[in-house]
Amino acid sequence: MTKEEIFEGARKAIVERDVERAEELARRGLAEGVDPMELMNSGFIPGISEVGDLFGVGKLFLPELIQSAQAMQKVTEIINAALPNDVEKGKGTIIVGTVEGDIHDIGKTIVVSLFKANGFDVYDLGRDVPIDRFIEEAEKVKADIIGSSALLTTTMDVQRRLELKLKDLGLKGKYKTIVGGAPVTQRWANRIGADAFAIDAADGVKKAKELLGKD
Ligand code: B1M
Repeated sequence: MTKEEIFEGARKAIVERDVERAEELARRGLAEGVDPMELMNSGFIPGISEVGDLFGVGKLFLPELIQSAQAMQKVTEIINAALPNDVEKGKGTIIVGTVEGDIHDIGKTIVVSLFKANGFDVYDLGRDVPIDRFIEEAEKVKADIIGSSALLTTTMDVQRRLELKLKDLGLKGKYKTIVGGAPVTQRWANRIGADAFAIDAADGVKKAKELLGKD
């Protein structure tokens, strides 16, 4: 199979909610030497984005969306496991979570894995994480960066409130913040006073290194 055939098969498997085929293509792509992040970005993510668009226009319903998401979660596990895990640590400490009210965590999990693969010490707080928990954990583990993910236009506001809370507590300078998630933009980051916006996992790593002067 060519790389393009693998990408096209991956996209199709997610759209068709074919968990077995998706897993098979993830393993096959990796076995054939395709870069894990390229496999994700060019194969599986276009599939789940298409599903999201179909759901958005009412051509597909929640049970189908859930099945595609399950296939996506399986391939995310396979692809994340293929990222290097024997890298030298010490690039910095980051806590990452999906904000309160939001259970989307596929993208956040990819971001966590890529941070780890690039030498960061990462604390994954999971999803539906209240603002206070981000701050408590950051204090506890002496984090350098607080990273938040929001996938709903309604939950993006939690990122704004996190910035406000950090300011109120006099902690704004102590931690750098990175915001991400499909509806999040650089404009939003500027508006709420976040230190950086990342469009995807690789950009997240780049921005974290820049914030900590490690590039
Ligand atoms: Co939901 N959902 N969903 N969903 N879902 C969206 C977000 C939606 C756009 C679909 C649509 O209508 N077109 C829509 C939101 C609309 C809006 O806000 N205006 C939506 C909705 C409405 C909902 C529900 C309300 C549906 C319902 O119940 N009626 C519900 C919400 C539940 C809740 O959270 N309270 C819901 C539920 C679900 C599922 C559970 C079925 C499932 C999630 C499963 C899971 O995550 N465990 C799901 C899915 C899969 C999606 C879509 C289709 C795909 C999301 C995804 O995984 N993308 C999504 C449509 C879309 O986004 N186009 C949709 C792949 C992932 C790799 O990308 O998460 O963007 P992403 O992460 C990227 C970047 O954004 C970035 O890097 C990642 C890797 O490249 N990034 C960061 C993300 N976080 C970052 C943090 C960083 C740096 C970069 O630093 C800290």
